[in-house]
Amino acid sequence: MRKIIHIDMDCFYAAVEVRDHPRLRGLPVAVGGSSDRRGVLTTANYEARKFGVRSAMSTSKALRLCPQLVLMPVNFDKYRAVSRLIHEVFREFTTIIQPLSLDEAYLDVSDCDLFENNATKIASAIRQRIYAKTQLTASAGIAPNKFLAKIASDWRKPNGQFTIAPAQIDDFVRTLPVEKIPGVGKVTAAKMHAQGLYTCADLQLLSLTELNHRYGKWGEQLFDLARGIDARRVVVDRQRKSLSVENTYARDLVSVEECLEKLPRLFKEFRRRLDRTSLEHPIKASFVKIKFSDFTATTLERSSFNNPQEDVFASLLREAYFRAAKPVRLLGVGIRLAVPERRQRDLQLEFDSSFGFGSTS
Ligand code: TTP
Ligand code: MG
Repeated sequence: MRKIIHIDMDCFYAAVEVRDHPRLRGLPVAVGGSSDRRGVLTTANYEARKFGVRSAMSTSKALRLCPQLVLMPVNFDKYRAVSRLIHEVFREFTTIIQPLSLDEAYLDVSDCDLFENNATKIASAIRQRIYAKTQLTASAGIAPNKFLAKIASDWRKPNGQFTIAPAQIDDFVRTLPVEKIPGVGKVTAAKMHAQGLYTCADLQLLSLTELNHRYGKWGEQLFDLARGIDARRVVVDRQRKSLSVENTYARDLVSVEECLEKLPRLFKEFRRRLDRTSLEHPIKASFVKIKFSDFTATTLERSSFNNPQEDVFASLLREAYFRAAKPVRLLGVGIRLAVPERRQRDLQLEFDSSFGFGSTS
């Protein structure tokens, strides 16, 4: 049985801005682009969330909901610097760290010797160390796997933590809504609801064969997840190899024209994400991904070394569509990066560091 901690900073960008501008304390604050330039919010603090202000909302809508909202510009360099500090804290406890974003990571503390290997106490110490180093609060989820740890970190947010012990898993997942399962987005959730499936307990009533039939290969994972089982490892130092956005459509797209109509919106979102990500490696190729209504998928890529343009995706999309010409449930566009093979020396260093702090050897 492993011990996994999921750490997630509270309203991260907004919290950093409030910390650095004390006059904002207690006021509703959001971080994003201004409304006269059709900006969107990256996030908002909890005071602003009381008004219904949310991540990815247009700034103009947010100001309608909360006219006294204080809008701060984004400052990625600062958030990256804070991110480095919280990673220093993580490394005091384990070397097995998988970052998900600047403010979120999984830690495998199964072999951490501190606090008699009590993961709840380790999480609490991590949060205290983060606060001492950054004056920012984090929330944590502690569980035997990644799936449950991530859900648990939301349970006592902000500035709280929640532990799901092995003996509590059954009770915990039974009442868990299907939309909490990774891979179940709005569209899949709506379809499940239409079939009377609302919680993991409902999913548990379906046999593996039935889940396979309804959801293809993914059905097997779904069978496990509905029981709180998740064998995914915490993947250390995963280098970004691609960047993409995808969308599942409420109604299947039934022609290549319908697919192409969806492209501008997808491309815009992709550019938005590309603009706020610092790529560590050069671009190698552009690609499109299509998932058909029968859950088969195809991807098609083309070499390119520059920021890809919309027309490149359009021609890839056309070609990929006609490989099957079936109804389409999901479209994705993205780029692949030229990540160099790791050199021997790096591997050696990694091996050495695995005998560092927190190991039992
Ligand atoms: P989240 O951890 O999803 O959100 P959060 O930290 O602001 O709030 P919470 O307390 O609920 O964890 O995202 C981390 C940061 O990523 C967030 O502060 C801003 C950025 N972000 C965006 O830029 N766009 C988005 O759509 C989302 C969801 C987050
Ligand atoms: Mg967060």
